[in-house]
Amino acid sequence: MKKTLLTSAFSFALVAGLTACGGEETDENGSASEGEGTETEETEGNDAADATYTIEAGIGLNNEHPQYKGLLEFKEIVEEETDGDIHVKTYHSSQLGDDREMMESLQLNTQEVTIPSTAPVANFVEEFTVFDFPFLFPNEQVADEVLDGEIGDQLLDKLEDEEMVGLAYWENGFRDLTNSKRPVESAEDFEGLTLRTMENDLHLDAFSELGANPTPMAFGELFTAMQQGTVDGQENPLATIYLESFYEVQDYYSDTHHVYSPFVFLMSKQFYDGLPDEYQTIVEDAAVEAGEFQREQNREANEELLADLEEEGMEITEVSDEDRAEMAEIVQPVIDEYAEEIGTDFVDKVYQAIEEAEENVEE
Ligand code: KDG
Repeated sequence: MKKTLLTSAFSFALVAGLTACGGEETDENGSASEGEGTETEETEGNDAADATYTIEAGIGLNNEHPQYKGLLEFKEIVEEETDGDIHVKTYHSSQLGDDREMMESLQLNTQEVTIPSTAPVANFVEEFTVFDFPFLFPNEQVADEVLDGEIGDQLLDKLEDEEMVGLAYWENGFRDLTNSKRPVESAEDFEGLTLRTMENDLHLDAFSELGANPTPMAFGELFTAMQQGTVDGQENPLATIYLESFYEVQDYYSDTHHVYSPFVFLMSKQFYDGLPDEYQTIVEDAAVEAGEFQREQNREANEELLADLEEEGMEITEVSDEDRAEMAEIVQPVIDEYAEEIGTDFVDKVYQAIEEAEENVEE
């Protein structure tokens, strides 16, 4: 393990130390755990049996990812604020299924929380597609302002029609490309690459427009698909590429930053409506507060991990602004098509909000 990861692992362990009782490794349901995938904390004195409410919260990424650290932060805040009357069980690495399956479980109220990227959420509420428009957000600060503002709230409200409640936006990050064939510097280098994408039509059409052969796939199947050569490459933020050890099965990394991917903190509407008002406020505030913590963790990780990726032997290609502009031009017809579909008035409002946020951020 690298120093950077070591330090974060250490801080992670420290937090764990503070909340675990007796240091015994247990799974979050309180019983002794066997082997990979089910590890970490039980808040002191927070015996599940006493809890009136239990939240089963699942994500696709692993327990090293800032997304999981954010989820543990949410757990700590909620259990503290309710004095253990809400117990939060946390699951990572697609233990409860892929993004679509977990969202369907929320609709059925067989699971209470999941935090997918906006791309799979767009299959439930198509207006979320706008957040996956390539090259939409110039930086994280502008994205925060728009997502945490009127536009972001407007889309969260639409989730209620899908039996889900959107409580906050967290950060997946700017997505970059990796592959096992060749360095990708410009648009023409995409030609013929078989690429895994998230289950989202805009992503599929945009990569087809660039000349690649995209194939939609759940995150949990991605590592094996790269290992077996079913796909040549994929695209995810740096933290995911490093913390999911993609460098073991990929040789080339290009900082395309082609899409800024937000996460959406989702809760089952039936579960949320069943909570007393006071607890509804606690889970809302906890999702926002833990989200701020998660964004910080994510940005810290992204700052540190490029050097680590190079040390693991990946060839790093820095894509020029000119080449990004060429990629943006090539996919613009696809963006226009989806803008028509989800409503140009709304899309114009999003672009306007980005312009205003850019001015605010620059000030
Ligand atoms: O937990 C979130 C993941 O399931 C997924 O959304 C991550 O960016 C992602 C991807 O590429 O599937």
